[in-house]
Amino acid sequence: FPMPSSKPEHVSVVDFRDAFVATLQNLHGKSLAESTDQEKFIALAALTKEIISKNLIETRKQRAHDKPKQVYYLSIEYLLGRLLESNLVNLGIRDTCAEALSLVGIELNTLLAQEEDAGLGNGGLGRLAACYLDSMAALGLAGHGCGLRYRYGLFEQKIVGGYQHEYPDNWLKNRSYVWEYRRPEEKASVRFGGTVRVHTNGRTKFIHENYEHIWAVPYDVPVVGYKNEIVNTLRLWSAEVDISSHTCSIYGQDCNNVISYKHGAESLTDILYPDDSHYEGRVLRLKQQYFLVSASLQHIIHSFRLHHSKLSELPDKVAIHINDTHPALAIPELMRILIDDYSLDWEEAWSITVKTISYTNHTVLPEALEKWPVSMLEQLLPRIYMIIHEINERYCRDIWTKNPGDWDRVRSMAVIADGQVHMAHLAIAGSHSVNGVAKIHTEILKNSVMNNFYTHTPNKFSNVTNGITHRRWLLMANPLLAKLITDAIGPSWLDYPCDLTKLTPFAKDAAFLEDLAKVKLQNKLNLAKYIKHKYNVIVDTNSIFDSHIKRIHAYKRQCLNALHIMHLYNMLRENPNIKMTPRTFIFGGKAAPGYYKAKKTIKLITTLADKINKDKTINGKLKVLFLGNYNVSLAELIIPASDVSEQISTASREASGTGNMKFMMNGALTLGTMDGANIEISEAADADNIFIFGLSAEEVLNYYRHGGYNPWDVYNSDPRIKTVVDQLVNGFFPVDQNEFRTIHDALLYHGDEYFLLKDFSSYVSAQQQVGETYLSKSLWQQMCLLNIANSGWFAGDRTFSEYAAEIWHLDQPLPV
Ligand code: DL6
Repeated sequence: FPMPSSKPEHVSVVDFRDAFVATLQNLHGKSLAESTDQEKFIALAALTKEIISKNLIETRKQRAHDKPKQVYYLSIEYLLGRLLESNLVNLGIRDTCAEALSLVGIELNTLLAQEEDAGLGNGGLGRLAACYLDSMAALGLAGHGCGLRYRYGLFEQKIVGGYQHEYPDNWLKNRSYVWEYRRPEEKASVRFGGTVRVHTNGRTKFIHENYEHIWAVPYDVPVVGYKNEIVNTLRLWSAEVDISSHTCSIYGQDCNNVISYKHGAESLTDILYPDDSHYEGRVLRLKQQYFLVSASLQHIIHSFRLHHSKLSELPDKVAIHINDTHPALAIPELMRILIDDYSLDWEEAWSITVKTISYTNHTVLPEALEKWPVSMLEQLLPRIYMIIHEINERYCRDIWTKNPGDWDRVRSMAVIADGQVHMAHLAIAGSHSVNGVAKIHTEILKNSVMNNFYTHTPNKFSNVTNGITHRRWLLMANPLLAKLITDAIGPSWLDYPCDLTKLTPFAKDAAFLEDLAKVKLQNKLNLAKYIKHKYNVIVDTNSIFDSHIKRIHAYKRQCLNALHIMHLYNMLRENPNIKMTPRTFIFGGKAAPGYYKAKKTIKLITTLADKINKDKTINGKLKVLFLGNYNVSLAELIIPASDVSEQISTASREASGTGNMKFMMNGALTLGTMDGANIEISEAADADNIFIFGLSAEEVLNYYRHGGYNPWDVYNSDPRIKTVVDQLVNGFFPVDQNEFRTIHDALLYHGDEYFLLKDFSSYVSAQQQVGETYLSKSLWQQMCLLNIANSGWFAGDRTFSEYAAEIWHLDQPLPV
């Protein structure tokens, strides 16, 4: 059948249709009429992959010739979402494909909806990694992702009786992933346990014995560049055990042992740990981290050696970036390979390692900073532990030399202290670059959380503010807005997102602002349809769609939002005719299964939603929705439809946030604290175009330094606060009076660690201002427009150009 050319944008609609039908028949042995939507989706994905494969081969060939510096991005999480549409968009054939399918009576959207979200991540950090893969390919960088192929991604959330229930995310449905290439011939052996024999005969050798080994088998997922025919790869490692060499009788007891051993060992890559903000010292997690790192490092060195002979050239030809500390064992693993496998001495190996590795920090939450017990590391990874021990000795000596007598400083910076290995300390010691993900976050790292390290090596520290892919989050998720923009300013913003500023003059164009409002309304109608279909709730599309979608966490303050809704409801109950802009409050997000308070927060929101949505006396002025199983695809529906973006973390706690950028790009107005990237958003969009409230980071940190504040003062002095806090436990909700006791007590009896009550009053005022501003349609639209116009700086392409130039030192010129 006619094959699409490798220049996919040249494929004709008819050729595409024929190729699709032929692929469908070949794959499933069924005619078009006989096949299911799922089969049609698989056929379309296979056809798309065929085009991608040609570009992948070409890209590899070109790179083998040009030998550009290679970037390896190591991350334990990738929250990819669906790939079919973004692949079609990036290949430039989305419209051709939609037309071709319509010739045979198929709606492209129906097939797109068949794809399972690849949810191999928890939240911000994993989604960021996915955005960066997209940007690296779009910029034509030789950039590869390395991660784990979890058999079960982030759990599926179901809301039962208002509570979160978790179900396994069986995203592979026991089949393979449509986009992946399994590459068993490139498998790597990863060793656990055993002992290390030190052999000294002239040169000291470290011989690792009696270990268990597990195969890491790579599955490559292609990452398609935007209309540039470049295809990079995301390599996901899967644990496998080959039992063919184990002797056992096929019919005997031994065989059962071998098979159950195989299952046990392979479970290494079964699940993604579902907590993004709390460190848990589980041995399986440590095994996962080393498995990712060891397999990736072996692969990286092997690929390097195919084209280069001198290991001293590694830092010039390879950059290894670690996404938070989860892959920080890359540092001792690279040392191990250089010393044990290639016989380099310590000094040379260390110099190469530090120059090659760079590290991004994504959190200042103390409970999220990883520390592994020495005993666990020693037992599981004896040779790696020896190397960490030596790194610690040398690092501490260096600190001591620079600060003689300052034991406190040495102890606070040691890689090994109090029987634990401090992964952030290891990451800083062993890399040439440490960056935060928003200006204020980097300042907090430098001046507070990592101040000793900053003083020790100031040049290592820098800031690279996060970014998102405008291709997925605007072009793909919001086609109506993308078209409106392109019709107004041309398509250059697709390659140069900062060209969105060309929209600025349209802030004074009434007709354009009208069109912008129409686009938003259509997106709200789409979301309203989903809500009606899924939850049987009718929402008013003229109301303000106010969205709070992200992981459920105390510092992200979903409870503050809930308390404010309770306050609005109280006002309406008191006077149903009160002048109030109608509101639809939309929540979405998962709570870590073991995070009791976050799960109670979900119950609070769902209970509030039940009470308010049923109450006819408030004339439909308020609706509250908790949309279950929040994931990338749901975000793509909610964000374009939102008027208000809730970014209300306690100042200083949110490293950056990236949802805030996606909302901004889609013309939602930020209601937020001066935290993370909100600050840069307010600078870019101008403070007049966003709603800021609450304590500053400095104030919060100052309170923390002085033991907090007294919430009772606020409670006793503001009757609005007293009412809503009391309502948590006084029978206001038709549930057990103790249901929300934990939330209540955290506010009053445990010091209100996240300053909900302290910020309540200014949040209420900001919300009031939101309501009033919304009444002036033209002003609101103007503000939305100015947000969109200034959102280009938050595109991941800008972020990646910064990484490429400042951190990885790639010589390739990049578009900005
Ligand atoms: O940098 C990506 C993303 C930031 O936008 C969020 O502010 C930050 O919370 C998140 N960090 C993590 C890691 N652990 N925690 N917490 O997901 O990174």
